[in-house]
Amino acid sequence: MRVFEKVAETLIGLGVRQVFGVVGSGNYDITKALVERGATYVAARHEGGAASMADAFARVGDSVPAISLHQGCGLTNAITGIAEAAKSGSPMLILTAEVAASAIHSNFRIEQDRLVESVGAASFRITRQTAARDVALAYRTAVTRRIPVLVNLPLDVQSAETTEEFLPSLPGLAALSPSVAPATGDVTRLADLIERSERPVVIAGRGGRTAGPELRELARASGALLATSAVARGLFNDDPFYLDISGGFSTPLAARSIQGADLIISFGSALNMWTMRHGTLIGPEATVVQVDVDPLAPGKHRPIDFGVLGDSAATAAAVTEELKKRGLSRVGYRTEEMAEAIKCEGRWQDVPYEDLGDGERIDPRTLTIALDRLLDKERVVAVDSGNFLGYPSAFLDIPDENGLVFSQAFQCVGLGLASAIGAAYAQPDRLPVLGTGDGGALMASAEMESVVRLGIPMVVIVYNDSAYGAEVHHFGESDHAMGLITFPDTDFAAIARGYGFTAVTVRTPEDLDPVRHWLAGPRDTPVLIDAKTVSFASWWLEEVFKGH
Ligand SMILES: Cc1ncc(C[n+]2csc(CCOP(=O)(O)OP(=O)(O)O)c2C)c(N)n1
Ligand SMILES: [Mg+2]
Repeated sequence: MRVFEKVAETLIGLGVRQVFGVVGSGNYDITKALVERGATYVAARHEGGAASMADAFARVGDSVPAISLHQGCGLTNAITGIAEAAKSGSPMLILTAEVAASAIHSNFRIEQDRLVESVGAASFRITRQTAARDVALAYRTAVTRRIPVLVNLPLDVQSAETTEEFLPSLPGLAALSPSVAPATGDVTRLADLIERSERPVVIAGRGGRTAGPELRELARASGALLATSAVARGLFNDDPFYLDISGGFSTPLAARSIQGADLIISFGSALNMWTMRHGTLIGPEATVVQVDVDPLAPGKHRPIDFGVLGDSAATAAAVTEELKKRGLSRVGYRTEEMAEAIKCEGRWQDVPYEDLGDGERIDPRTLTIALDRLLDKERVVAVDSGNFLGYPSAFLDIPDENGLVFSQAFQCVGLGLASAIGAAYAQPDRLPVLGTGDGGALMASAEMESVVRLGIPMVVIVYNDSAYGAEVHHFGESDHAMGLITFPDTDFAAIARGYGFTAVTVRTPEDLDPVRHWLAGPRDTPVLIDAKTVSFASWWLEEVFKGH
């Protein structure tokens, strides 16, 4: 057996099933060997796309994805998506060919390890004698540290013969993320704080996504309202006391209610500037508690009163049990008035606004609310970055905590389209929906070919203001007259038709009729909506500028 075959066999044995990539001479063998052993391979049109596809798959899928890259330039092309994945805590493997150690002057030579390490990923290299073990260790590193991990596959090593016996019988994914029980003293102290509070709020982040039932139960026992960071949006859907997003995308009601809390308990959320609106969501009297499995997380982004080391489910369950033992039963923040307010004004779709559409350009809120009504409820939404970002993120309902791919840790424009493809593979029974700006759509447009070729019935919404809107509103009207950040209109409908999409140009809500027809079936092409939108600084962007 050759080493690349051993690597493929080991990866399949570990549970890797989904591979994205761009094939070149150096990674042809490993990719083929993976496909022959049952992996699904998706050919991206740019390695940056492959990385973002895998990142999205890691967020809302159920196995660790891999990307397969050519040596040197394949990896440099992928590095931005890898950075987003590293900053977001997405476990994935980066299988990259590498020039042989002896090929000192190869044009493909770069320091692959240092490149990925500089963006927060880890790096491994296989040797002929230990390839299976090396790969297994890389996989365990990705899962336990929740980061992308580079597996360097030197060309001479890949093709060598191996007699390595080791086929790791390794713990599965669940066993690699063991429950971390909180210390008893911490449980008591947290229960004391809850008992003394009157208006507690529980905020769950990405690390709280696996603890939905336990956190709902804790909130009921504590009289607490529930909220999530954007990445965990949907976790508490249907709970009458779910405030939806905590952060820049909070509704006015959610923001007021979180500001009114006297106790904020975070489960697996970083409590960063986004989730806490630069701290302005924390009232002057609030006590802040941060529960996390990572001992380095509590207090990293802001001062807190108390950090608890423990995983969300175990900690929530232990505290609930303690509260029940004490016989605590109360309404707290969960009043009938609050339930009524959440019912009437808990969604952005229900918050009144003045429609700024003028017949030539549609108001992005009106557009998104109309689409929210039209599109399947079973959907998985991916978003790019820009001024438009809040509309698809906050004005489209999502079915649960696996319904929104919010890749904003690197605040990078252009990752959305590929993320939507990865999300489509992770959640194949849902309608994939992308919200992107015109800038992001052009940056990513190579993957439009992938959407069509792969037969993904995707809905692409382009919020087209013919500008880098975020920058226009940042610098004000004076500078954009210079044309640095404004552009002539791009006809995205024409571009999309060229790739094989059904496409619609939208200036008014009535223009959405063809989308209705597309939704009625057979959905044998994807559909792109080129929405010529009114451009104004979005409310959440104004928050960002305050922070800068
Ligand atoms: C890769 C990258 N380049 C530049 C930026 C700076 N930037 C932030 S938003 C933005 C404009 C994005 O334009 P568009 O996609 O049309 O969205 P809009 O802001 O117009 O809604 C730019 C250039 C960035 N965040 N990422
Ligand atoms: Mg724009």
